[in-house]
Amino acid sequence: MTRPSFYITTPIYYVNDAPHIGHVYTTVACDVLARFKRLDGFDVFFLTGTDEHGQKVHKAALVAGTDPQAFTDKVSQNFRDILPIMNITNNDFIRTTEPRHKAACAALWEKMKENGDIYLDKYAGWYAVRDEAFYGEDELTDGPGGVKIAPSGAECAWVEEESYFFRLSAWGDRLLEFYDKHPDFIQPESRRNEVLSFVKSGLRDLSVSRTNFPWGVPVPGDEKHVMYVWVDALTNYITALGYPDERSENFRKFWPADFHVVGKDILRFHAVYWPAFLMSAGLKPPKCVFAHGWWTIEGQKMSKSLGNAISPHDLVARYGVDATRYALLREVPFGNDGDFSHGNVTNRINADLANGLGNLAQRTLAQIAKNCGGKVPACGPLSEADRALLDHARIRMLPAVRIELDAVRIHKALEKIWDVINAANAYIDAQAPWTLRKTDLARMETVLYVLAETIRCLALIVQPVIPEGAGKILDQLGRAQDRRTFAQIDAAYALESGTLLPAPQGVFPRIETDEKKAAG
Ligand code: ME8
Repeated sequence: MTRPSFYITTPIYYVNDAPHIGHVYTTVACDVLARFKRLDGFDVFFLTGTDEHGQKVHKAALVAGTDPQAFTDKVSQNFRDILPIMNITNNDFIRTTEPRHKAACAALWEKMKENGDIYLDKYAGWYAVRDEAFYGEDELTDGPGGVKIAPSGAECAWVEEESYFFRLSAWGDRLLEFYDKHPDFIQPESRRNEVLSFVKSGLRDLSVSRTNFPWGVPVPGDEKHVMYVWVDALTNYITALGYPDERSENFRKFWPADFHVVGKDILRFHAVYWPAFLMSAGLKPPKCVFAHGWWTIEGQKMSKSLGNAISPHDLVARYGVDATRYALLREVPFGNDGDFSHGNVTNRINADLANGLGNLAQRTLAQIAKNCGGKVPACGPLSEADRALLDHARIRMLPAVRIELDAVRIHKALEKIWDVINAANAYIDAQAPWTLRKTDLARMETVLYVLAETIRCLALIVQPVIPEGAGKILDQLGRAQDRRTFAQIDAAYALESGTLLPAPQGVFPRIETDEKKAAG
């Protein structure tokens, strides 16, 4: 039987800067979805990479006094190096300076041209290098010294040059029709309205080539032009599947993408320009563009000049990879803006990982080691409370989590899992197996069995978010590597009484709070 396919992408990151918490946020979120789908039986393609052309990267290379190719080689490697540190399971890493990508861009360009959507003219207007975006006069405000400022806060400069244009103005009605037919194309819902009103207000043709710097993919047949970096960048999503070979196995299997996950800053490029380019080239638009919110740091915008960008290396050194992944996704509803604070992260890790899941596993496994000879306990007749907990973990949890993740409500999916953890911690307190040890050994074994089974289901389902810790718990429950998919949450794969288990050990350490450190 062929497995259903699932294609998810992160934005490709500009190589003008070191990777920071904002970049890994998107990548970790996509990794959670990719891992979840794999464990749920899907054939997954998960793509990330680096965006290496354009004026912004060219400028950064000039400032560094390096040739642009050597510069992008170095910085792209920093983005690649962060992936194993964050435990990311991408299937491919694309660089826009690769030959396969240049070939895909040229082919897409030719198709749009054949369709009559590309013409040569002159561009005169505002451009923000920081955003690599053109802005209309009406979108700008006056900054200090008369500088024009884009809605993003980026400074704009006046540009006049010969340029190829994409006939975007002709695509407005077809885009609106497409949004209408695909109500889930833009998520979350609130962002959809923003895009709709932009398109309804009338689209201007888009300048899609530049001539005043050389660092880009040459325009086929007119090599003094390089393609506008966003045409180049967006194409990465099909390059990686083998485009222009539309009959390649991966292209047929994975296009259109299930999710392009992006920050809200680049929604317009993905939800307006990209589907127009694709439709013009006779290709299907992606199924969904999901725009998440923006992180600030302890109340401030993250910026190079403030020097407050948080390095993922530092976070992992301080909290560990699982706790970092968990805290990023649990603190803020996915889609909303959030403020990063070490205090909140520490509290979250201690409450949910150390006291919640960690403590549940630790006290259950320690009692099994001490009072059941280190073997999976026997399971006697089940009480109503036993059944309620087991049904919650084995039957109700996965469908509930699936619904939330299919809608990319990652925080809600975590809530559904933690509902079971909280129920299990309440159950252990109510059943008090440590007291049963003195009064009713058979009942104590049943209670510990129910808990071990619940922990098995929990460890299976948290693997996408906290893969290391989940793996350690599954090791301590003696689960073989080939018994860790979601289909095996089912009771048919329950723990077998009498199986000898390895010695238990703590999985999620408590993080000392700053106040405690100071007091100590
Ligand atoms: O825009 N909070 O690249 P980029 C949350 N190359 N997410 C953040 C963030 C923050 N403070 N800062 C960055 C580009 N991000 C283009 C993309 S795609 C075809 C081309 C994340 O390096 C977020 O996902 O500026 C945002 O969209 C992305 O990094 C921008 O990365």
